[in-house]
Amino acid sequence: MLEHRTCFIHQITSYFGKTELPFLSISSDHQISNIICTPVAIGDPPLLNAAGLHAPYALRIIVEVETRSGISGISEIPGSEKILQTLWEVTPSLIGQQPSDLTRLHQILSDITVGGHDERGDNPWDQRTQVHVFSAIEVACLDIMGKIMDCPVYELLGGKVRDAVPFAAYLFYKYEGAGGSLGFDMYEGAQGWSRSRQKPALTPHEIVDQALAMVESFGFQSIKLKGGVFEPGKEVDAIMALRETFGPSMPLRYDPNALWSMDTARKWGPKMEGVLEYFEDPVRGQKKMATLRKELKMPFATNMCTTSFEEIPSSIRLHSEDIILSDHHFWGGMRACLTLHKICRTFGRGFSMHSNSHLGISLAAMVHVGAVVPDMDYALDTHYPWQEDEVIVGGKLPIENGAVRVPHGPGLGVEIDRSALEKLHANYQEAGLKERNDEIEMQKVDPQWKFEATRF
Ligand code: GKR
Ligand code: MG
Repeated sequence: MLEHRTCFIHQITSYFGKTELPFLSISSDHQISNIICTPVAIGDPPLLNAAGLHAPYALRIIVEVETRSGISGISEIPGSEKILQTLWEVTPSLIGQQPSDLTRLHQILSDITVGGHDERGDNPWDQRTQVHVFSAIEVACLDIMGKIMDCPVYELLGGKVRDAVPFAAYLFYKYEGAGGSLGFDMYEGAQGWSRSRQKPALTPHEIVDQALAMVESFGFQSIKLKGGVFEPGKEVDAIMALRETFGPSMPLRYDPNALWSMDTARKWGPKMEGVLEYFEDPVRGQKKMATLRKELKMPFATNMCTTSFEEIPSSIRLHSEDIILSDHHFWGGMRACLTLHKICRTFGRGFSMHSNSHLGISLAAMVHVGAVVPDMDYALDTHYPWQEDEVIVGGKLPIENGAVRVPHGPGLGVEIDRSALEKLHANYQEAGLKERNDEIEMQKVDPQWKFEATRF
């Protein structure tokens, strides 16, 4: 399997718009022979956010790219019928291509998926098809190349500069009950979290309890509160309660998902100056973010107003944020995140990673990106402690001291557990969900509730 390879894997050249992989020649035995996309539904707690309420299941698609030589590369992306259809549509054009020809694969995918309904929209999360499909194929191909060369993906990306990647505790307002089975013990030693995960979190006091359980169980060293749910004063009280409990050495972030008006942000923002590590998407759009950023004395972060390379020029011109939260699913792959990191560095912006409900394959990909970035300014986001289900062999990846150890096996270093995949696919078939729609879920609790782009 290895005799045809030639690789110099310890060098990487990056510049705007392109990140070159080291020279690599792979025999035609490794041409792509098949792509299997399996939609899955993973148990998800009733978490509240600006767009409504999480459904009992979050949708993901598990992608397996197979080669003639029998190697299989894997990836995971957010699920929707539209993305699944697109993956099926592009598959015939990818058969026969080399997994190492990432530029060509990108061109093929761009040609097929050009146009479409690729608007990011107002939701807190990004549903653009093209970037998801790029990500699915790129990550799986990198996994294949790592397996062919018997090296971890981080080596293909330039080599790791850390052995463990830090993540933040991600707090959510939530209703009673947790989705999935109750009372599970996700990790040995994390019983406190398992209990806390079941409880409602609607008051500042309950948010502090959630934070304590998460920090004690996983050792997180930064905390993010997902807001945009309640009247701003109540959410600011929760931030103040967190500050009082954890003190100034615990970095705090707060994210109302752009639901605040400028007036609201001007009223409540100053109270969190000197308290927040960063304020994430207080208002909608680059212009408002830029105006507010000049008025408030604290860093601004985004995964909503600057979400693509096309938006970088105006982001730089306006200075709409200080930190860009990348996401390999939304920026078109792991290499795209590294390109974005380079741009952030060039223009003096910070860099980190955003998250949505996910499994261990996406976590592993995030960790490989986080391992390679020379200066990881901020702990990455992850929803991982909220999900009970897992699709990788060996179960959930441990989070210790707030960090995930970089997998060192070939490729991504994680493999699919076939029986878990079958079970999660059966969940998908039973759940009957075709896309994420937090508004519909919220209306099951409050029939009058409607999403508003600016609520407060
Ligand atoms: O999971 O409800 C959620 C979040 O609101 C998520 O969808 C966002 O994309 O984590 C996200 C964010 O930072 O905006
Ligand atoms: Mg956000």
